[in-house]
Formats: sequence, C-alpha cells, structure tokens
Amino acid sequence: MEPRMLQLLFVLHVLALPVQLCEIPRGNSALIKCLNMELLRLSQDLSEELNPSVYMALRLSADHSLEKEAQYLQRLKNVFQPSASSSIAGGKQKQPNTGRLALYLLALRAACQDMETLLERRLVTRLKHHLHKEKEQIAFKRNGRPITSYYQYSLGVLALCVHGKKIDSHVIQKLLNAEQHNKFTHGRKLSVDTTAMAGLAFACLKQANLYEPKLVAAISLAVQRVTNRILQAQTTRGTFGNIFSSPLAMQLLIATRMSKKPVCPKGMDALLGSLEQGHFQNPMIMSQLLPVLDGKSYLDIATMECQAEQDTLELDTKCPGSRTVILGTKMITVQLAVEHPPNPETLYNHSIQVPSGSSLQDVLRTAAEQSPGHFTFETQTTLHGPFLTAVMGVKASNGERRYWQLLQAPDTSLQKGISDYHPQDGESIILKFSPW
Ligand code: B12
Ligand SMILES: *[C@@H]1O[C@H](CO)[C@@H](O)[C@H](O)[C@H]1NC(C)=O
Repeated sequence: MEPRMLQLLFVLHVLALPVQLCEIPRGNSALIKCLNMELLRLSQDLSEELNPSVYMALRLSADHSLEKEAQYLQRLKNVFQPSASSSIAGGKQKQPNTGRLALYLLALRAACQDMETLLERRLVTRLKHHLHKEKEQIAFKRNGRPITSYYQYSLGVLALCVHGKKIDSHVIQKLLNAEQHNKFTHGRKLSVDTTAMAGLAFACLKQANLYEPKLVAAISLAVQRVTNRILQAQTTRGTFGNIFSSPLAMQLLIATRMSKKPVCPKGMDALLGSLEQGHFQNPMIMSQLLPVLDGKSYLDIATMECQAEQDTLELDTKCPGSRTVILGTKMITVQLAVEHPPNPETLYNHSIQVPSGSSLQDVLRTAAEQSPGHFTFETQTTLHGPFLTAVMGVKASNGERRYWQLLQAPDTSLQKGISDYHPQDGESIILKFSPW
C-alpha cells in the first residue's frame, strides 16, 4: 500500500475511534430492542397521550415497523393539524404551545414530510410567531423570562433549525444571553435537561451555515460552555444530573462528538443499568432515551432520508412484560401533608391507607374521598403524564412560576410525578407550593 494511503487509513481510524469508545457494550441489543418494542406498543395504545416525541424515537431507531409508524403519524396529524373537514367534526382544538408545536415539527421532519405545502408552511410561520412572542416576554423587563420556559424556547429554535429555516438573530441572541447569565435553572439549581436542550439548539445553529461570523462565534462558544456544564454535572454514578436528565445530556454529548471522553461509557453504563432495572417507565423519558442507545440525537433528524427503511422490528421479540404494578391486598400507610409557605401551619396533615403498590395519585384520590371538601386536588394531562396543578384550591398560575412540588419528608424532591411514584409503607409525602 502507498504510504499516503496508509496515512489516510490512520486518520480515518483515529476519526472513528471516539465513536468506538462510547459504543453500547455488547449483549445489550435485546434490552434496547425491548425498549423500542415498548415504545411501539405505547404508540398503538389508544388510551395513551399522543406524543410526537415517541414518534421521533421510533423514527430515529435503526429498526422499524413502518406501517405502525405511519398510522401513528396519521393520528398525530389529526390532532396537531386538524384539516377543515375534521375540525367540523371534532370542534375547535386547543392551540399547541411552543414546545408541543416544536415537537410536532420535529416529528414531521423525522417523517421526511414535504414542508412546502401551504398547511406545513403555516405551521413553520406559527412556530416563528410563538418564538417571537416568547422573545418579547423576555425583553419585557429586566430579568424577564419566556412565556413557557427556556426548555420549550430551545425546542422551538431546534425545530426550526432542523428544518433548515433561518431564525431571527434576536431570538438566538436571547438564548445566548440566557446561557451567559446562567438562566437554565429551576430554583437555584442548574436544570440539566434545559441546559442539554439549549445545547442541542446551539449545536444545530452552529452547523447551519446561515449566520454571520460574529454570531456563529458566539454560538460556538455557547456550545462549548454548555457542554462543559453538562460534563461538570456528572455524578460518581455516571449520570448527568439525575438519571432522567441523562438521556438528553447524552444526546448533547453525541451531537457535539464529545462521546470520545471517558465520561461517555460511564453515562451509558448508568443508563443501561437503570433500563435493566425497569426505571424507565415514562413514555416521554423513554422516547428521549432510545435515540441515545442507538448513538443518535435529535440533531440527526435534520439529515434523515427515510429511504431504504425496512420492517425489522420483530413483534415476537421476547421481552419482559411491561411492569405494571399490581395492587396488593395488604394495606400501607402514607403520611400526606400540604404546605403553603410563608404560611407556617401545614394546611393538611393526615395519614392515608391505600393498598400496597398504589401510586401517589391513588393516595391523593383516597385523601380526597376521606375529607370531601377539605382535601381537593386537580391535575392536567401533559406529555409527561398527569401534572398536579392545584391543591386545596391553590392553583399554580402560569406567570407566577410556582408549582406544587412533590417532596419526601423532610425535603427530598421526588424524581417522579404523581402517577409514576409509588410510596412505601410508612413514607411521608409533602406537597409544597414552591417557586421555580
Ligand atoms: C420545565 C420542567 C418543569 C417545570 C414546568 C413548568 C413550566 N411552565 O414549564 C416545573 C419546574 C414546574 C417542573 C415540575 C416538576 N417536574 Co419537571 N421538568 C421540566 C422539563 C425541564 C421540561 C418539560 C417540558 O417543557 N417539556 C416539553 C413540553 C412540550 O411538553 P409538555 O408535556 O407540554 O410539558 C409540560 C409537562 O412536562 C409539565 N411537567 C414538567 N415536569 C413534569 C413532571 C411530571 C412528572 C409531569 C407529569 C409533568 C411535568 O410541565 C410542562 C409545561 O407545562 C422536564 C425535562 C424533560 N427531560 O422532559 C422536567 C421533568 C419532566 N420534570 C421532572 C419532575 C420529577 C418534576 C416534578 C415531579 C418535581 C417534584 N419533585 O415536584 C415536578 C412536577 C410536580 C407536579 N406538580 O406534578 C422529571 C420527570 C422524571 C420522570 N421520572 O419522569 C423531569 C424529566 C426532570 C428530571 N430530569 O428530573 N418541571
Ligand atoms: C404531620 O403529623 C405527624 C404526626 O402527627 C408529624 O410527625 C409530622 O411532623 C407532621 N408533618 C408536618 C409536615 O407537619
């Protein structure tokens, strides 16, 4: 072989090396296939909330069940883009917010949908309009915040970018400012999820080739800073932030080709370990995780071609049945308290008996049955599951940036929502009206 050829081979080898280092340890392909199968099953379950993120995960996967994916896309379209005819039948739909619209646009790109038709162009315009309004809200006063959150703002930027659309430089600038002033936080703590999503948006903008050199330089710097922040958030266990923010954090490392660092296999091990133990039951989180296990990120949607795909997802793959918790005959006791600072008294504090295996939502329902008119609560369906919006008449209003935080006494914030969390016997739960 010619020396130059050898040189080239060497260079290629070195280039390939980083990816190799963060390969999925062998023997996990069945585990990953089962996650894929479970998401496919959820997409067919009509009682589940329609979720564009689930569709994106199915599309980014190496294995497919094309007919089922097409069916799911159609159902998404019916809800997110009701055509003239179906809106007569179904009445007026609630307009999706910035984040949902962004996820839907990402899903359309993952379907290689033609975006030049009137209907699709209108969607892009609508998202641009949403981002414009979010931007105005940030500029409205010193320390202004977006209408929704920087997470959804980033999703919006990412979606337009993945479609190759040029984004208003002021909209980008606001996200850059937020990064520089450490605004990707909840309370005083860094939100790894938000930081990762902003990082994905920056990484896409950096590659877009649509902006002035000065802006590109600022974006590149932001990619670096955000990535470093994620790397610093790695715990000794290998997770970035908690286990549920790790999928998005890993997506960022994959997108920025930081997967060569030793942090990557450690993060991957943590994810696979938790997957094996059945910790990923929430469809939204599962949909953020699956691409990672295929070495993909949401950025890869930008280059999807949707050709030569084949049905390779075998429906008879042997997987552990979905781990639905069966209610026991034994009763357990859970202490439930409600706090509304600065009010020093607890508004409510009772011990509640429920069958073992009950969710926190079941505990709340039982409490409401036991003290009708006293303990009340309301929830709202989201892509993540039921979100607790009001307790004893106190509603978390949107602009106020307050929410009902779920705590294990005295002050451990729960990492799961009311329908996913299953308290143990003797556990003490506090619902606390908190700022974020
Ligand atoms: C922003 C955010 C919040 C904000 C939402 C307010 C707002 N106006 O945006 C605040 C700070 C209030 C919040 C609260 C909580 N959150 Co939160 N949140 C997020 C984040 C970063 C983005 C969500 C989003 O905008 N999605 C995109 C839009 C398009 O989808 P959506 O369905 O319309 O979004 C709404 C819901 O996601 C809802 N929401 C936010 N968090 C949660 C959590 C649960 C369990 C549910 C059911 C709904 C929900 O608020 C969004 C805006 O309305 C995600 C990160 C992620 N990886 O997904 C974490 C995340 C979903 N949250 C999480 C958790 C644990 C919580 C809490 C349960 C924490 C606690 N101990 O109290 C509470 C919810 C309590 C309740 N009242 O039910 C976890 C869920 C993990 C899991 N196992 O599923 C995540 C993944 C963060 C993490 N890594 O730990 N959250
Ligand atoms: C609720 O009551 C229990 C026992 O009556 C007590 O131990 C606990 O501290 C109280 N919790 C709160 C938050 O006040």
